[in-house]
Amino acid sequence: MFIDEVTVEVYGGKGGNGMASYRREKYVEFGGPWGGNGGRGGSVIFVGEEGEQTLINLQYRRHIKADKGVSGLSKGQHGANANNVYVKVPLGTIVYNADKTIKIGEITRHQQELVVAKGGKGGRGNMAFATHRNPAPDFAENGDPGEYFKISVELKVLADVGMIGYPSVGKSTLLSVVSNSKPKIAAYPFTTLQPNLGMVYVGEEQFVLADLPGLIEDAHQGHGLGIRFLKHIERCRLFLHVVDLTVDDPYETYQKINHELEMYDEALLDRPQIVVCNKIDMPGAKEAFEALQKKIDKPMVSISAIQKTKLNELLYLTVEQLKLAPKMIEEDVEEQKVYTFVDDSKEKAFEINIEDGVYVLTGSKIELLFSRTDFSREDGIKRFARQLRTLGVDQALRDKGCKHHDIVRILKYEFEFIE
Ligand SMILES: Nc1nc2c(ncn2[C@@H]2O[C@H](COP(=O)(O)OP(=O)(O)OP(=O)(O)O)[C@@H](O)[C@H]2O)c(=O)[nH]1
Ligand SMILES: [Mg+2]
Repeated sequence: MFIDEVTVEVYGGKGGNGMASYRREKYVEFGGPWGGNGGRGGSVIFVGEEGEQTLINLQYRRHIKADKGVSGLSKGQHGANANNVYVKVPLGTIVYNADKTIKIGEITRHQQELVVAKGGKGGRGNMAFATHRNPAPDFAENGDPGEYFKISVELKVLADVGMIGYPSVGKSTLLSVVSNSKPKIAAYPFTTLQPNLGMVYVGEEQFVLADLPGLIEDAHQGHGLGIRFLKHIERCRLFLHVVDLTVDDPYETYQKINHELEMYDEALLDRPQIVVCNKIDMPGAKEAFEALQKKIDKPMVSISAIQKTKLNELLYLTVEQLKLAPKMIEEDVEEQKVYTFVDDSKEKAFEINIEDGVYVLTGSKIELLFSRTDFSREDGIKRFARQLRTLGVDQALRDKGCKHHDIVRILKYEFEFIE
């Protein structure tokens, strides 16, 4: 099955909690703090894999979760970091947010990595908080939550060269004789139901050739298999426009395919094409080719895919034209960008809204500090209170009219405001 669009949920692992513990030695009644840090939560990472051709892996794994980091231990030992979860995806995989308004990243190279959900940082143990003024802090930090996203993943086949043309013109046959790919070939139309990729070696050069399902008239409106696959040719730098010389009017089929490209996306018409006139072994094909040459002003070759005639000429021409063709993907993909979802409500450190008399505090910064806090310990709570004050939360609450004993909510938890 060929899957090129799927929605998945990805969960980075939570960071391990820090430990609050003390050294106890024979002659030291109450030693210093000795709690270690928690380990980092695992991340979910997509990895480009040349051999993958579809997103089928993701289709069956709608929820991808990385493990939690291990909590910090006594004796100053750090908890172990969790393993990352690596998911192999084909080259040409694009990751968007759920409603596809933001592109998060794209995999274009073998072994390229894209972090789709980062694991949370481990919390610090009480050893890390010891200061001169507070040599024995009685609290530790909780690990940060891992990132969670619902993402849309789309595959747009990444081939240098894409074959276009009517059904049964011989596209799959051509792919099978110039590459190691073994697509299905048959004498009936719509034999090819999904893109097939093959690596083609020409002297020192190589390129990826994509065989796509045949197009027919009105493909852009959903006729035949067209529309579902037209997007896969968007990123080919060069088209081999395969024409069957044995049909009644090869020129008309040539024009119709170009018209379909234009209707789908005008820019596709500017993409360089080599017109590959196939089935030259058949009677009358030579004459048809000569007639076509008079009408088409593009690089052309006549071949027989079945008899392997003039394939070398075609391949060398393809390599030559590829060198002239513009690059599709910006060069700067080399440096991996780290994207985070931009959510305006989370830009500020915090925000206060009043709901049914409750002061509701939101904001990524404040929620993070909250989740780091170990509320089972007095010192942990005190520290959180200090952090809020430093952020200006207390004053902001007062400004909003919050008074002694009023209720303040962060996430699911409620507190009393004490002056
Ligand atoms: N005589 C002759 N027949 C050919 C040649 N190339 C392909 N064919 C035949 O044409 C028919 C269709 O070939 P395919 O390669 O499946 O055509 P396609 O363009 O991939 O077709 P779709 O997948 O339906 O779009 C098969 O019966 C092939 O054997 C050729 O050079 N000469
Ligand atoms: Mg085919």
